[in-house]
Amino acid sequence: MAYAYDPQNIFAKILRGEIPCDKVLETDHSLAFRDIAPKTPDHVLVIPKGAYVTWDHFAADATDAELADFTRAVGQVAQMVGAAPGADGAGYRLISNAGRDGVQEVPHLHVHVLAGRPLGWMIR
Ligand code: D5M
Repeated sequence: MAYAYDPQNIFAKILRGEIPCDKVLETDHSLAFRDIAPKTPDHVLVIPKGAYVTWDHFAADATDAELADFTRAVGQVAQMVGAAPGADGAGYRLISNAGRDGVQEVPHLHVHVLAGRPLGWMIR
């Protein structure tokens, strides 16, 4: 299956250094930065550096090194914002919106790490 990636999307511009971001973490294959319109006190986006649109695209085409790096980066961010229950935090939620029904705004794979307040269960 072919996935069309738009290199002009805003996260691609962040990765190229064309626009700034509030960086939280950078690894070999991933970048994490604070969401510009935070929904919770700690709202961080984790993105792979590779040109992937959605989770299914990433899972199909990424290397094992990219998959491992990204998975670890997401967990590290949860720890860095002090939310990881295993490290005495109060918890967090991961969300990755994909495509039209998933109301994905930016067509570069990202995982939202939401933390810093009780979240309730929300699908609306
Ligand atoms: O959500 C995309 C998310 O990306 C949304 O929460 C806003 C955020 N966003 C958009 N532009 C920026 C910049 N420039 N910096 C940081 N965060 C940004 P989704 O609906 O999952 O695609």
